[in-house]
Amino acid sequence: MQDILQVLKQTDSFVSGTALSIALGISRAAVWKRIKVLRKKGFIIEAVPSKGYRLVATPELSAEDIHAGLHGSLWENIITEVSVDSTNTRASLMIAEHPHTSGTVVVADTQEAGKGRLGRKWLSPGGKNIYMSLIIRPGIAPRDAPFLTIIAAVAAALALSRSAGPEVRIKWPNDLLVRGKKLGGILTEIRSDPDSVNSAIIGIGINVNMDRNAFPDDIRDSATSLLCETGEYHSRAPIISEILNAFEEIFRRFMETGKESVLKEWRRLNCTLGKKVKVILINEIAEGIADDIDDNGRLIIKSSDGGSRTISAGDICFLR
Ligand code: BT5
Repeated sequence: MQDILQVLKQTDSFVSGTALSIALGISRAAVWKRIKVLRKKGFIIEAVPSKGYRLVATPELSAEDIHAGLHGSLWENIITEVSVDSTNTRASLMIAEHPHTSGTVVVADTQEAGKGRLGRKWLSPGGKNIYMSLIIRPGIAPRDAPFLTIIAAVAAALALSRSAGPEVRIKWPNDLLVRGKKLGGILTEIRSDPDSVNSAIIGIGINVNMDRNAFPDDIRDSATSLLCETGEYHSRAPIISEILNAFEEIFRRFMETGKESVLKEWRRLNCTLGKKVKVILINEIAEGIADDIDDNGRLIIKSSDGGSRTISAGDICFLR
């Protein structure tokens, strides 16, 4: 199958079906068959009747490509896998085996059991999206652990807006939204002792080249992808590198200068503050205006009677 790819990879423009069939010595029907096989493997190949075929994105997620786009020194080890249960679970096993693992990123092309928060599932089809887990040993106080999600959200929002185009906004605590729809999510898992977070796994999932029909009915209206938003396919490796670069920069700043600059960026990029929200807590439902996040990354909600409460974890929905 390499032959057809070699021809398509030589150019950024379209190659006609006739040209391919001549170059490969096979019929046009056989060309189409091979294109379909490649698409199944995750190659994004555009087919336009009067023009032919154009290779838009490849499923290959090579550690070399990701490394090549890195500017800093935090991420020493990039591990790419074709299929895992969950990159967070894989990262957790790595830490169990080598407790000092740090600066490692596990990236997978597909996840068989992608995880959301609270036992929810993360839809993770192959060849299209980004699923990665960042492993660091942050050495921060456990009460500051929510900042890891905040840093990841700011890093992803900045990197995605820079590299892929759409304006990405952060919905507290872990959602990345474009035009109010969920483009990605973050799942941070930590191991800590009373004084310090020893290891953190920061799982990031971003929908990149999924088209609208690929989303199941239950999330089709609430989810989106870069393809849906921009009408274009995007290579994943450069986006991954950008997110890792941004994370490193913001994390270093956080460690060196404290929380204020991260909070400032979060406030600029969030779409939560000022909105009327409902939060489902264990035994009750809280409603009010999302007023701010505090120094520990908790959401402050002001209720209509003037009272306020602080929420450290939960799902919020916007009421208007
Ligand atoms: C999240 O959970 O948003 C965290 C998602 C983290 C995924 C990454 S992928 C790499 C790493 N390895 C993992 O196993 N996980 C992390 P939560 O806020 O609980 O949202 C989950 C809900 O989002 C689901 O119940 C669905 O309603 C919706 N959902 C599931 N898959 C989605 C997708 N691909 N795009 C948009 N929404 C999705």
